[in-house]
Amino acid sequence: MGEEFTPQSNRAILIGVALPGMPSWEAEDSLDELGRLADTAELAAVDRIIQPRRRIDPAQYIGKGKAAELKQLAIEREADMIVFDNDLSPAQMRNLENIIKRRILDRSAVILDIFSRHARTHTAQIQVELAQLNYLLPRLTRYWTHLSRQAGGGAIRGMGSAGVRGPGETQLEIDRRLIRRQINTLQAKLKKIGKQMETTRKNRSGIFKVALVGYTNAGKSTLMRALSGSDVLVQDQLFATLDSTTRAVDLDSRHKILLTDTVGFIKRLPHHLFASFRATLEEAVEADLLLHVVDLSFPHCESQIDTVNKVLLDLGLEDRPTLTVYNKADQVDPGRAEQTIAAYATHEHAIAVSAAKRLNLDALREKILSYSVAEELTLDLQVPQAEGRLLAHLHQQGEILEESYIDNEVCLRVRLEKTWAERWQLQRFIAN
Ligand SMILES: Nc1nc2c(ncn2[C@@H]2O[C@H](COP(=O)(O)OP(=O)(O)OP(=O)(O)O)[C@@H](O)[C@H]2O)c(=O)[nH]1
Ligand SMILES: [Mg+2]
Repeated sequence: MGEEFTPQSNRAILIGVALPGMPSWEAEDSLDELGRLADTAELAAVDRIIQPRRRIDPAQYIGKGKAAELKQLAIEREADMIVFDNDLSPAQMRNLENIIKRRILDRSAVILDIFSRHARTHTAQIQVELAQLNYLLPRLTRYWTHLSRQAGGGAIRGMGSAGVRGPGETQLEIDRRLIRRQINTLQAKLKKIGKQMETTRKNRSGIFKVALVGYTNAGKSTLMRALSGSDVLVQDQLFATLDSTTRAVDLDSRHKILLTDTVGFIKRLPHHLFASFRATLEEAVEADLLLHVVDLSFPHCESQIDTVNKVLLDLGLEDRPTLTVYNKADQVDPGRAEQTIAAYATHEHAIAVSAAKRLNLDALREKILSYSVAEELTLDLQVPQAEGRLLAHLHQQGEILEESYIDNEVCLRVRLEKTWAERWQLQRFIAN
């Protein structure tokens, strides 16, 4: 295709398209966020454009004229990449590449790249690679270099490298077949991992489970650290956390919960990532209570809340008991964190805290406790004395309200967690 182009640097121009009905702050916020994503992916944004359009051009998303202007701008700004804030179809990407002669990336590609950089564990790596390959498959063109020469997971970074003289059609077919085969292998692996995770979760039944969910960078891991004392990774970066981490946390001397930190959400989360990370997100699906962590210092945090709620809806979690934790109260109005916290004190299902400054965390623990206590039952039981282990557990985990003995049986009135009662199948011992 004529002009050859080999990317030299990571200089990128960011472009967002504003469609009618979209408030201007929304397009700005979204492009700011793309800037942060680009930064995390180690791209240097040298320019940014918001292009108002009445509708999307099916051929190349933006108009042909605008694409030609972009080409000129890329030359002037010495940019090697154009990053679209919107998701492009494989055909739009190819058409833009042909006009602009630069590597074209979209939001999904950047997010996939960040995920592949941040994936530390085996499971996360498999999940990311699967998402990448699914994204890649319809986008393979003969501009692609031979896949077998590409190191598996990092394939996306080579995406759409316009002008890199690739192999012919036959090679392309081989590449496609290789990718399909790899997708099948990864899917099988993930299925196995999913089963193992399920078993681990089953073994944990009987303890009140709480999951931290929320927009990326809201402070979930910081809160996990503050509540559990574990040293999970905290970073001022998007998608610092990709794996679920679960820790036991004592709310008080009698109440233990399992707290899970997991991957954050973002606007327009790539569909393939969402599908691949299903196994990781199952941790949230199993929770008795969700802590929806919100960055209160972000000016349009309501729109992030909406995004998270949509993902929760996709996961079928819209009816799950949820406590909204407005975090970063220290940053909203510096020096007046206490006032911010007080403003939320009367909310039934919300609370304001600062995870980093450890403000109002006792109240948060109490609030979590109130949800877990609501899940408690008072039972009148008649347990044979021979059930020594069960009796010991009942004394440890439950609150014994009354206790007496008849023949070889212990009669107990005990208050304990519903899940725990189910685990030990206590209905067998209910006194009549
Ligand atoms: N000022 C202030 N900063 C906070 C607070 N909580 C977290 N942060 C900062 O916010 C940034 C993101 O925190 P994380 O805990 O990594 O956020 P996360 O929600 O786990 O993010 P991902 O794992 O990327 O989805 C870090 O720089 C934290 O130090 C807070 O209460 N106040
Ligand atoms: Mg995190």
